[in-house]
Amino acid sequence: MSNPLLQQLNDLEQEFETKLNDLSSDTDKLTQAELLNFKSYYLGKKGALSEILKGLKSVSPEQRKEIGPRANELKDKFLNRLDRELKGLEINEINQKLASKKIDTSLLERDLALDQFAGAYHPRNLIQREIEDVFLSMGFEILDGPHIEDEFHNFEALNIPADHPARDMQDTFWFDKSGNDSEQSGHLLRTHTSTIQVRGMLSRKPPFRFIAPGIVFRCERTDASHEMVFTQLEGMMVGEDISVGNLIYFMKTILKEIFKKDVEVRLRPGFFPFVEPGFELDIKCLICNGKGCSVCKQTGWVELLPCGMVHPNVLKAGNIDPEKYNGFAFGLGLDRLVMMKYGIEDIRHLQSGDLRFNTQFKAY
Ligand code: FA5
Repeated sequence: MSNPLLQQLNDLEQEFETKLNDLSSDTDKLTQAELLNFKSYYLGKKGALSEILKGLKSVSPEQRKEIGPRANELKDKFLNRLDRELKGLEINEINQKLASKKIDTSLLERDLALDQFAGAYHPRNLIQREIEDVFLSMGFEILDGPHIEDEFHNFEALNIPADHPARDMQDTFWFDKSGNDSEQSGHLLRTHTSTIQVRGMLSRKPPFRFIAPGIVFRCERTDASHEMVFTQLEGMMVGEDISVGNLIYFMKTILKEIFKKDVEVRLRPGFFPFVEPGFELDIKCLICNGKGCSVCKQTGWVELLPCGMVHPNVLKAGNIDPEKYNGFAFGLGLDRLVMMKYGIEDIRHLQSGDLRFNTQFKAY
């Protein structure tokens, strides 16, 4: 005996397929609302599938057993098909939205003026970061210290007593000593980052190694290689059996990492009350290639990296036993290093705040 409901279900499947294909053939016009209407027409409570199933009452139990699974199969099939169509529609809508919001990146290239407003690191910061990375990789800490110092940290603890002529070489800006505020007497703007040697020694136990970059202040006449506010990078390593060989190794490492090529240097004796022996490490002037210019004061060499073995009196001031420990220290002139690296012929450009100067340097 033929099963009329089964025939109706087969016809419904055919009809569903044909109509859905017609609808989805034009995805640009098809909307979600149309698809949802379509769904409720076939699968809703009063939809075509439910209507056919109302006829179950009038068929034999054997026929009913055939129709149940077939109806469920159709329902799943319709749902899957509609689901796929809806997803396709969503993606299509997203793509359309994206297309309408497309950014034309070529605009930035054409409008060069915008480039001026893009941030850029100051060349000094670029070099400072590089040096910090090199020293961090060699186990050094990075320390900081106050710009306003007292005489103890700036001079006395560094073996420069009040009447020492070395104080004249670092004339600076003093806070009013004559005022009633006794707290302020003997305070000054630090003349070098060597103050952090003292702070570093007093706050840690040997062995230790650190660097300390920062600005310093001196009452100077400015010229192509001298500023009143400039930057130094101090370094100190204290332990047992530290030698001049260790010192030279670290100095060479900085220069190799920064210049990425061989640069000519010379080491000569230098006097600083806080080191013994003391050295001046000069670099062959890269502005004039040693021929002589205003940066190197016609000598062909630029004073860059004074250094030496820490004086026993300095270790004592830092509560370190000089019989047991020794060490080295250096005070790199960061601005001059930047000048040599980038071929800047006047230190005053660095503080000029001129965007045409500052934006020329990019991280590498
Ligand atoms: C010092 O300041 C010592 N504290 C350095 C030191 C540290 C020596 C540890 C030994 C051990 P000096 O005054 O030479 O030294 O300055 C150090 C470097 O700072 C110089 O080599 C130079 O590169 C830079 N420098 C000095 N004066 C100026 C200035 N007015 N403008 C720009 N750079 C300067």
